[in-house]
Order: sequence, then C-alpha cells, then structure tokens
Amino acid sequence: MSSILHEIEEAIYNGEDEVVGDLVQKALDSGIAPEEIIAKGGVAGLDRLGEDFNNLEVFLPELMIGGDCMKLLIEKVKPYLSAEEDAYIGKVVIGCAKGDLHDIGKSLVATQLAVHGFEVIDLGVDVHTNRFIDTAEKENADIIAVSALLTTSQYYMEELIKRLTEEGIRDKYRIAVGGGPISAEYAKKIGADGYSRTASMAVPMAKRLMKIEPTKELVVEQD
Ligand code: B12
Repeated sequence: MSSILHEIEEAIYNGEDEVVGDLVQKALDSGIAPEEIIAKGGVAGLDRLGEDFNNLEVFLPELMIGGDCMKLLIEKVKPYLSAEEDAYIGKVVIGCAKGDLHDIGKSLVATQLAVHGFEVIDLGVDVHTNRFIDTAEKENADIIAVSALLTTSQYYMEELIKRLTEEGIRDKYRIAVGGGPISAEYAKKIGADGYSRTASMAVPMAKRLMKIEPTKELVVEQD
C-alpha cells in the first residue's frame, strides 16, 4: 500500500487533524483516487480505532476525535469525487436508523448518490421509522436508504419494512440498507431490496434498484 495512505491511516488513528488535511492534499496531488483515500486511509484508521475500542485500548474521546478527523478528510476529498453527467435518476430519502448517531458512512452514501444523478433528502441521525415513512410519502421518494452501525439500531430496518407492509405501501418503495453490521444475508432476511458494502457500490446498487419493481429480488453490490 502507498505509504501516504498508511500515514493518513495513522493520522486518523491518532486524531491529528492538521496532519490529516495536509496528507490528504498530498495524496490528491499525487493522483490517488478520493475513493481510495477514504477507504485505505480514513476507514482503515477508524477500523483500527474500533478494534482497539473493543479491546479497551482506546476510549470514547478517541473515537470522537477520529470521527471528526474523518469528516475533515471527507470534506477535503469531496470536490474530487468523480461526478458523472447523469440525468436525473430518482429520489432517495436517507438517514441513520433510530438510536444511531454514526453518520460518516451514511453521509458518504448520500454524497455518492447525489453526485451520480439522485436527488437526496438526508434526514440525518437517529431517524424514527415514522419520519422515514412520512418523508418518503410526502416527497414521493423512490428509495428509502437506511444506515445502521449499532446492532441495537439495525432492528429498526426490519421495523420499517414491517410498518410499510402493514400500511399497504411496501411496494411503493425500494428499501436499501447498509452499515457495519449489515450483510446481504441480513438484508435478504428482513426483505430489503438493496444492499451494498460500501458507499461507492451504493451507486450501481441504487441504479439497478431503479430498474426493478420493489420487493421482487435483492440487489447486492459487493466489491
Ligand atoms: C467513529 C465512531 C464513533 C463516533 C461516530 C461519529 C460520527 N459522527 O459518525 C462516536 C464517538 C460518536 C461513536 C459513538 C458510539 N459508538 Co462508535 N464507532 C465509531 C467507529 C470507530 C467508526 C465508524 C465509522 O464512521 N466508520 C467509517 C464509515 C465510512 O464506515 P461505515 O459507517 O461502516 O459506512 C460504510 C459502509 O458500511 C457503507 N454504508 C453505511 N451506511 C450505509 C447505508 C446504505 C443504505 C448503504 C447501501 C451502505 C452504507 O458505506 C460506508 C462507506 O463505504 C466504529 C468502528 C468501525 N470500525 O466501524 C465504532 C462503532 C460503530 N461504535 C460502537 C459503539 C459501541 C459506540 C457507542 C455505543 C459507544 C459508547 N459506549 O457510547 C456510541 C453510540 C452512539 C450512538 N448512539 O450511535 C461499536 C458498535 C458495536 C455494535 N455493533 O453495536 C463500534 C463497531 C466500535 C466497536 N468495535 O465496538 N462512535
């Protein structure tokens, strides 16, 4: 792996915000793709923080600082994300499931969809099931996309699908799910329509979703 990406990983892990900014600029100047900087620099640093948090080697403040550094990294690379000249494809309502405040991955997905032809309504964090449904109805959305990093919050994805079914409006929407603990198997089990492991893969997944009727099959884009 390029040493600059490794340095970015270290800077995220150590919460060195000024260093992150400078290193990211260097990486961009040397032609490294923004998606690679996000995944192999930023996410790699956060994954290490997550592991060490599990092992009680780092604590909540370190996670918070790491998260802030990652947001800075994303702001820096955003203008370099390759935007396609896509025509309007569809409307997505996105948010983090109830109880979940982890918004970095969700915001990456929202940004990727927005630069690739989707109109995105971002409801932010800790979004109650009612709010997803009310907004999708009001905005006449095509896709409802839910992110969960906490296993305690992922349940609300299932709740959303149950509620839509009970209200007789399940087949109006394609439901996309993602986030750390979410897998294609889980997406299938709860009856979602789309799953991808990363934000970049959320774009082809959402595009494929728009070509099928909701509830017919699970569209998965791994990478
Ligand atoms: C940074 C961080 C925080 C920050 C969040 C800052 C922020 N603004 O987001 C803060 C400090 C606030 C935090 C708090 C907590 N955290 Co935390 N956190 C993390 C950490 C280190 C990184 C998360 C992250 O941003 N990753 C980078 C992003 C880019 O990855 P991502 O979110 O997975 O998203 C990618 C994909 O999943 C996908 N994706 C994401 N969403 C979606 C949606 C769709 C539709 C699709 C298609 C794809 C998709 O695309 C993204 C990009 O490719 C993780 C560890 C980890 N490795 O994930 C722990 C982690 C998620 N946290 C954890 C915990 C326990 C907590 C706390 C409960 C700690 C506490 N004791 O208070 C609180 C809970 C707060 C709450 N109510 O939500 C646990 C969760 C355990 C679990 N499975 O339930 C983890 C896994 C750490 C660990 N190993 O124990 N945390």
